[in-house]
Amino acid sequence: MVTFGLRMSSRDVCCNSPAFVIAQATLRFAGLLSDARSGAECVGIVTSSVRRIFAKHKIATIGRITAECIGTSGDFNGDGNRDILWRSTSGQVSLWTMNGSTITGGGDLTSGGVAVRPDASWSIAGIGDFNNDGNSDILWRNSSGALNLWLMNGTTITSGGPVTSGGVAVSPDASWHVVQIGDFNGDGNSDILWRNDSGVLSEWLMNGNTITQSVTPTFNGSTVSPDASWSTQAKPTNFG
Ligand SMILES: [Ca+2]
Ligand SMILES: [Ca+2]
Ligand SMILES: [Ca+2]
Repeated sequence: MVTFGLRMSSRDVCCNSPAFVIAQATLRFAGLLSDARSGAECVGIVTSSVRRIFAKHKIATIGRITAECIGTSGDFNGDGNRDILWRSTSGQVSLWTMNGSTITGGGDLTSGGVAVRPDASWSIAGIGDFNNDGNSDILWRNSSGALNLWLMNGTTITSGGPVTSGGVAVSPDASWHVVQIGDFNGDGNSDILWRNDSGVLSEWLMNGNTITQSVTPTFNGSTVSPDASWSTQAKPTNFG
């Protein structure tokens, strides 16, 4: 894991000097920030003129840079280093492949050589390696409930399509929330844990964009539904 010398304060604001600074055309890179309270991670950015860093979980704007801090990251090119995924308010989705504090490559995410820019109705619900090829993949969710999975190889979307069960696309309603991505059955493919507003849990065992099994977690044969006072302490990511 790449570690940077910045940490968000209890108010989700960090004003420390950047531990690592990489000059770019319009910005200097600061690093990953972690919120000790929520466990959320975020990307902080610093311009050449402004060294105060802030990072919230959604939109971060400094100078001319406006980007969504997606709050999740993965290893999209399978080199063992976590990479940084950006999304602009324009819809542009861009990746930095990292080696420590050095941006080694990246660019817009493309399909068939064409940059893909999902509109604002789509948000990233989770990141994990859903097909066990060593590259992190991106789970998108539409405000309509539709799900779409991008299998990735670096910045290339090698395959994209709806999440299906029995060949049929599934669209959980808004009462369902992705609360964790993880390989719960140890087959190498990341799986998805959902939680309903009612407290009910559902676990999707995945193989690429196919739900191979949808089950409710059980203990001693009985289903469990922690009440609202409980929240999972993992982010919807699986860094492997
Ligand atoms: Ca990487
Ligand atoms: Ca993958
Ligand atoms: Ca699995």
